[in-house]
Amino acid sequence: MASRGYKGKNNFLALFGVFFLSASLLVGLFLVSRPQQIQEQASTPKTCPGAEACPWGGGSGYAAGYLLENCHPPEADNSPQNSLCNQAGRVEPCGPDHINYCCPAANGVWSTTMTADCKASLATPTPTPSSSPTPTPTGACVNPNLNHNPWDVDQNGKVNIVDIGIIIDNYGKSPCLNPKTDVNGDGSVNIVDIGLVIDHYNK
Ligand SMILES: [Ca+2]
Ligand SMILES: [Ca+2]
Repeated sequence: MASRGYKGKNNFLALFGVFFLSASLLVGLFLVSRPQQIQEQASTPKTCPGAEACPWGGGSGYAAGYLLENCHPPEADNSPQNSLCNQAGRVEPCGPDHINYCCPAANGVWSTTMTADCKASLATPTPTPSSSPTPTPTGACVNPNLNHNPWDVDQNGKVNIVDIGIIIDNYGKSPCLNPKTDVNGDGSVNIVDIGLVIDHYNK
């Protein structure tokens, strides 16, 4: 009886040992494989346009709303452009409509509500395109003498051949060269202006 009991105890211990070893192995495998799964999830490349999130819902160590994932435009590898809300006043566009998002504080949450800092960032002068044509100062082409005997082109108090000579010098040229020679102020220096001088000749 004693030996049978001893044997049974041995069998029980052996079974228990096998069970314990198997259980340990399973737990070990589970613990090893879990971080791998997490790593795989984290390293799965995000591709546009599906990966766009304005702002992102959170995960992988980032709080919800801390990240903008913009696919307009995406990075060169078609992954979204990531913008972190890591600086107060930072403004970044996101989404197909390029809506501006404001980072109200470092480690904050992106929002479409513009704080004073974000408004200041937006107000920073953007470089004007150098190709834009400089507007012609039309004011400089207006005859300044229109209300002061414009036929006296040189405004010396006498209407004579000298005034006609000045007009002839600028005949057909832009009135901007000498706006005073456009006697009637119609934008052209021509025979009409000379006629007006003749009308007031020596008067
Ligand atoms: Ca004159
Ligand atoms: Ca004229």
